[in-house]
Amino acid sequence: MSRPLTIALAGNPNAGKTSVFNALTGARQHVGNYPGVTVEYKEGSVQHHGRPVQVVDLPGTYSLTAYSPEELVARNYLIGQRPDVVVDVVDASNLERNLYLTVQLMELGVPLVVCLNMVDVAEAKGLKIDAAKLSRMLGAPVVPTVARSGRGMDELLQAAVELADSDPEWTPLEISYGTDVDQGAAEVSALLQGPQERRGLLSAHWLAVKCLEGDQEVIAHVEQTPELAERVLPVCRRVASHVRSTMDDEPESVIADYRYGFIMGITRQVMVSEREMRMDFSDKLDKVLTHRLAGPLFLFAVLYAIYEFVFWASASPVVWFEKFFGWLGGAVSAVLPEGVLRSLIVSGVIDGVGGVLGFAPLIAFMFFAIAIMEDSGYMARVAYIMDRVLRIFGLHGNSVMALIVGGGISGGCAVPGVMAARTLKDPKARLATILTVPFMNCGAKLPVFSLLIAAFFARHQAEMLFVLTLISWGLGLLAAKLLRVTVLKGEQAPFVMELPPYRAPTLKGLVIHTWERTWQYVKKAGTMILGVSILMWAAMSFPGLDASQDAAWQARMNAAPTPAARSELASARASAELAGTLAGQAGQALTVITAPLGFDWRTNVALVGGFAAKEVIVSTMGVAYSLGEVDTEHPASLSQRLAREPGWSPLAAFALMVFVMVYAPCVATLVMIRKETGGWGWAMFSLAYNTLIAYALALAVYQGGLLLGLG
Ligand code: BGO
Repeated sequence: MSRPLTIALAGNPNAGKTSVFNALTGARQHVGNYPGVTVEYKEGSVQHHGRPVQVVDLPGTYSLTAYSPEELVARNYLIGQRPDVVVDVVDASNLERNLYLTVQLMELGVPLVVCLNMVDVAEAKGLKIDAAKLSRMLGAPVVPTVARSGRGMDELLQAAVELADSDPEWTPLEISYGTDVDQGAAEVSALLQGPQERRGLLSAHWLAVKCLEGDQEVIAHVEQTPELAERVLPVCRRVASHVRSTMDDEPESVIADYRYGFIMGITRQVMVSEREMRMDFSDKLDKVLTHRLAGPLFLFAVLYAIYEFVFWASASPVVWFEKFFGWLGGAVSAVLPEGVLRSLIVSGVIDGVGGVLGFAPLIAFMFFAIAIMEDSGYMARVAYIMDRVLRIFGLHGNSVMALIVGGGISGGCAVPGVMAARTLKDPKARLATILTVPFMNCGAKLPVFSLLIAAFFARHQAEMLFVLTLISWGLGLLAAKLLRVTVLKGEQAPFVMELPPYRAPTLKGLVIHTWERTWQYVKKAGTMILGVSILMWAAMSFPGLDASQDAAWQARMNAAPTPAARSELASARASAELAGTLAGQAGQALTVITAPLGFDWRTNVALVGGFAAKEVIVSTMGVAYSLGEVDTEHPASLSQRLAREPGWSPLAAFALMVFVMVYAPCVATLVMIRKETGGWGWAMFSLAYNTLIAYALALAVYQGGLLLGLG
């Protein structure tokens, strides 16, 4: 005979729990008190095909936050006694409010059956609830019932027994509570991870979220291990104070808002009302902003406005930065004598790092705009709108954030983009998102595009940049699809798109969020790009010309009849010098592979540098085309030079832009991919995947163009 089972009944007061309990157990009841509290305790039993099933009626609660004795009793019973199944009695006529407890039961991870009670009342109110869809979205059986008349009770018992017999694991649901809380929870949960006895049988993530909510019971539990408390509690306090300063609210209310956001995402999908419901501000705004037609139009307008705002606001600061680095280079040149050291500091360090830092204002304004979208709750709507489209390509609405931060609005950065994919819980969709981010047009690719557009598509600059943005999205989505039907094949888990209520962002919060992301970019310039700039400088400086070659060039230049002829010769000398360096030799060796794409050896040198950081491409081309110093933000002189250079054409430039858009992510991004995926495997995959696709595309563009006579 099968083992006896225990079912616990949970639910809001007045959801019909007592009625369900009575309908299931009839007269076989026993009433008592929970030890130490005045909370009533009821137990009963029922036979299911001759098998005894114990039914425990938990106190009616709205939540599991341990604020009231009832909540504490219910939670401690679930954690301590671990019933086989929890039946959550939900009042269907008040679905949104009742699901708040359901979400918390899911976060705890209990094996759950939802008793969708009072469907008669809901119907009388003109509410239609799609129970099957609700079940898919919750990932739990949902049984419609009318407890008062006993309707659905057999099915409910059957569903509970079936679930219990499947020996379900506790699977805690992890929802997103917004970037700040999510990052904090990840940090705290990493500290709580460890020997099973340390956390009892609860998930580290659940405990972490409870600590951030300020749950005294859980905090007291952590304090039982003083050395753990010493590490965990200061982090909790720091995260809580960070959330307070960025969101101007307590962590527990932010978390509650996101739980309601999760619920809104569900009720939107499963419930239709025949009558006009009372709507609050968020609902009214959502009627427009998530409307099938108006929503995408508004999104398009917002993205366009961001584009305009970012370029307008950053125009002057970018010039100031550029002037500053120009002045710095000049000052150093004036102080240091000509030679290797001066060349290293001016060309290697100041030009390399300055070229990147010069873009910091643009990046900062872009992140500011993104912070407004995120902190106001609009980003969640963008994800909601885009979900339908992204799913076609095996991604997810929540991928939008990662793609936008990564350069979906030209000017982002793949490093925080890859990190932003953390909000995706489905591992395959998350990995596909991480691998799609490098296809976006990050801020480092922009100087390359502006250089080539100015040289070859001067009359259609804005249109060209817009087309490149569309191409990057198109290619990114197709590449994601390719991954999802091959190496990342798998069912798409049904996933709830959270719709947290709108909030007015605080200036302090916006500034902190902008700074956090901009700082990563600046750090990259100060570390990775500094190193690479020095390496590239060395590779492009040595071995250099020997004394006799140098003397020969000097003699020719001295004999030049006019200053113009002399400067021509100086250019030719620089070019010859570069050709003989390590980088120059490598670039020439690579022409076997890149000639079919229309790239010459100097472009190859720049592209090799760009493997490390795409910012390096323009400055390297400047040197390679023997103009010495090239200003990365205003590469007019270089672009004029390219436009005149034999072998270059609009077609070759376009092939190069496509190649730069797609080929290997920069080293900083690869390092981040390694960190986020837990190994070098996917980082190396990304390097190979992107470079192969880039090669194939550039080849198709260039050779196809030649065939069509566009060369
Ligand atoms: C009274 N449908 C309808 N229509 N009513 C239901 C259903 C259902 O599916 N399920 C329960 N109810 P409890 P908690 C009452 O008591 O089980 C009714 O707190 C009344 N009482 O009959 O007590 C149920 O244990 C006088 O209604 O809930 C009960 O979770 C007039 O919902 C109420 C009208 O159910 C709460 C109703 C003297």
